[in-house]
Amino acid sequence: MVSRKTYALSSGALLLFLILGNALTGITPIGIHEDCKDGIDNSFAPLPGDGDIDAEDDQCVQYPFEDGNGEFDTPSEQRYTGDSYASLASYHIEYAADPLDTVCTALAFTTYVQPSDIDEAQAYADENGGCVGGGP
Ligand SMILES: [Ca+2]
Ligand SMILES: [Ca+2]
Ligand SMILES: [Ca+2]
Repeated sequence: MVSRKTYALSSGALLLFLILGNALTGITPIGIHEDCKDGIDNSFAPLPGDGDIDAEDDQCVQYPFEDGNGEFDTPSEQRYTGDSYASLASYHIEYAADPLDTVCTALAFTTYVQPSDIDEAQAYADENGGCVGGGP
């Protein structure tokens, strides 16, 4: 009887551990690539710097995540291969020199793939005067 109870307890603990482990990996999104927030132009050799830093660099605006190539192009087939990602809209709002312009451009060119990003970007645009010439 004692051993059976111990077994039930340990399998219960194991199950809890697995659930917790899943929950933890589910809530740790892939973050922002160091090159897209380090304050310097990383687009050097073999190219000279392109003069664009972090969120001013098109490649970071498009795909600034840790599993991408920073200020270098991340091919579309390499994008969004993980489970969850940090908010692209938040990245634009926090790092772009002109967040409204960046957010509006991203909305216009359907850069956002996560519905939560579209909502966040739209809310930011609405709160800051809206997108010029945007919408039907
Ligand atoms: Ca950089
Ligand atoms: Ca650059
Ligand atoms: Ca670049």
